Amino acid sequence: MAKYQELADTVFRGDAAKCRELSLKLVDGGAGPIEILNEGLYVGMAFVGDKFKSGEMFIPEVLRAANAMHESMDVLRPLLTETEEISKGTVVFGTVQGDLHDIGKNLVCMMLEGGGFNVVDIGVDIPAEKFVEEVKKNKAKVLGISTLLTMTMPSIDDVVKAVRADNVAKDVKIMIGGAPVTRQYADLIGVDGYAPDATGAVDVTNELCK
Ligand code: B1M
Repeated sequence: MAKYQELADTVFRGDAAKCRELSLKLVDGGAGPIEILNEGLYVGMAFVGDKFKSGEMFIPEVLRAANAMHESMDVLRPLLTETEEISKGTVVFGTVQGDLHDIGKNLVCMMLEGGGFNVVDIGVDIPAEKFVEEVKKNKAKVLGISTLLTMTMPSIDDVVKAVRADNVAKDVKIMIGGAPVTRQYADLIGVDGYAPDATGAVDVTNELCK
């Protein structure tokens, strides 16, 4: 809707102060928080995703856009009532034990938030039991497991086995990714999804949550 286009453009440009200002203006004008999210913020972030995918936008710009979106989210959050379902589902996301890389993980988490998911980022160097515990605690629909090191790739399989062995956590959909991870590896260890990059991760998560 035209009314929300300026906000979507502002997210795209990564102007956090303007995002806050426009969100407050839309709220004052009677717009609902869900509409603002769906028609403004998510539209802007989807555009960011497209441009990142096509190589027209780079990591720092994506992070700036995500930051701008968060500024608007701070305005909207108090207005959302408990009954309003703003998220498409909860994604628990972490990097396996032994791996401290977090730039890619953070980027994927931000894009997932921009795609309308509630993301619980459990951090880096996470042991398998902690993944299981967080899936259960957060009633996650999807579990994202990341690693950048070839050496720690087997830890992905350890997490998958621990999750599948748990009576409560076992049905969560599992997506994996990170530079050394391949679709073949995902097929080999029997997970539900694999994505090579942040925008791919949003597409796969949407599929897994259908
Ligand atoms: Co390290 N490192 N690093 N490192 N590091 C790599 C990964 C490496 C390829 C460099 C190299 O040798 N050419 C190499 C790994 C080789 C391998 O095993 N295949 C390596 C190594 C060896 C190491 C150390 C072992 C070095 C040492 O100490 N001898 C050490 C390990 C520490 C540890 O983790 N225990 C180490 C340390 C570090 C720093 C701390 C210095 C720093 C990390 C800082 C940080 O993250 N806060 C660092 C960095 C920066 C890199 C490189 C240069 C950049 C990684 C990065 O942030 N990329 C990297 C070389 C490179 O990639 N050019 C390298 C940008 C980021 C946006 O991309 O993380 O790939 P990426 O994420 C992408 C996709 O992979 C995907 O989407 C993201 C966005 O598009 N994705 C997912 C990621 N997770 C996903 C999950 C999904 C779906 C998609 O679903 C769940």
